[in-house]
Amino acid sequence: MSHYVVTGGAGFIGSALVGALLAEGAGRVVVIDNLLTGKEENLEEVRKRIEFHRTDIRCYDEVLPLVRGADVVFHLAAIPSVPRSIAEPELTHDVNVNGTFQVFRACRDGGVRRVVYAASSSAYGDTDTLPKTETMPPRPLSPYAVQKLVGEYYASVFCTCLGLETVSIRYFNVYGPRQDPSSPYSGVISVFMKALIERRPPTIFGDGEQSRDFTYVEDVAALTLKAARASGVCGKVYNGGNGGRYSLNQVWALLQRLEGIELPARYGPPRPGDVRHSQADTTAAVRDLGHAPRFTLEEGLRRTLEWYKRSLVRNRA
Ligand code: UD2
Repeated sequence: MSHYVVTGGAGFIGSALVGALLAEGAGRVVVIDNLLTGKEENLEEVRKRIEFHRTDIRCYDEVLPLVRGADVVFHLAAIPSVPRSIAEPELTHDVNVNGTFQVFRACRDGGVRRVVYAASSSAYGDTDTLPKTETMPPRPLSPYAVQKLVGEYYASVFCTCLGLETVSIRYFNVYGPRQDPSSPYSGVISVFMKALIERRPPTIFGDGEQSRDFTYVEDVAALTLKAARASGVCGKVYNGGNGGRYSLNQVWALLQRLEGIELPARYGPPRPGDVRHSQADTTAAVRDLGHAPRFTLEEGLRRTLEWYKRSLVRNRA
């Protein structure tokens, strides 16, 4: 029987990954989440088919028995936010760096076959050219970017020196159903969705010409599963993006068109630590992992908008 563990499995991307694992017939799926940013309701539909443990990844002694003997551990648990890492550098360092170290250590000691680590495109910072390829030197611009990069470095040396098979996927800007729009640190698409539905103008930080490789959550989950199976990837890092690039102004314009309304955005000061442009070169992920993103931005936004509308009706009922 296949045995998988998803750290951060009650989060937005983690719960999509749990769904994808179950959809392809996974045997035992263990979720580790301390519910700091994750929510049990994200697992509502699959609750009876998984094991849920409210556990903090920093607690080696608690993590070890949960990962022991697993085929694959997907390490997604993190505090994933550039501005939060600036507001709370100590907490985010502790979770993102120390927590990641404890997970890798427990996986090594527990005889886990492979770890897939959720890295971040923020590692690149501002590069001279686009798209961003894995061979470019990292230039992290925020504590968050440093923290996720340290996790990659640890993944790599656990592979080369400590006998643990790992592979890192640099997630680009992931969006889709279940992304929580309610925190000041929420991802921009979730914030745009809420504003659109409530007919309020969103605030864009800066001139809105900064761009991102927005990637639909199902595509990221599918790639993450492929990374668990690919051969010859030990210790390597791959871009997990869609390959496109849209400015925030373009995304807000597209959303207004999809909804058939006109609602000009407000503009505020640029956010410290922000990367200007982001776009993945997906060549290596396509070649080595079989990455094949299926969703255009428009299709992904349509699906996401439908989900937010449905969940809003559900929450009002
Ligand atoms: C970074 C990483 C991404 C992932 C993510 C986790 C980059 C390029 N991307 O995403 O890979 O690890 O962190 O959180 O580093 N914004 C607004 N208004 C809002 C909210 C955001 O204008 O209400 C802007 C924000 O200033 C930024 C863009 O939208 O320019 C995207 O922000 P985000 O927080 O959704 O994600 P980002 O790019 O920090």
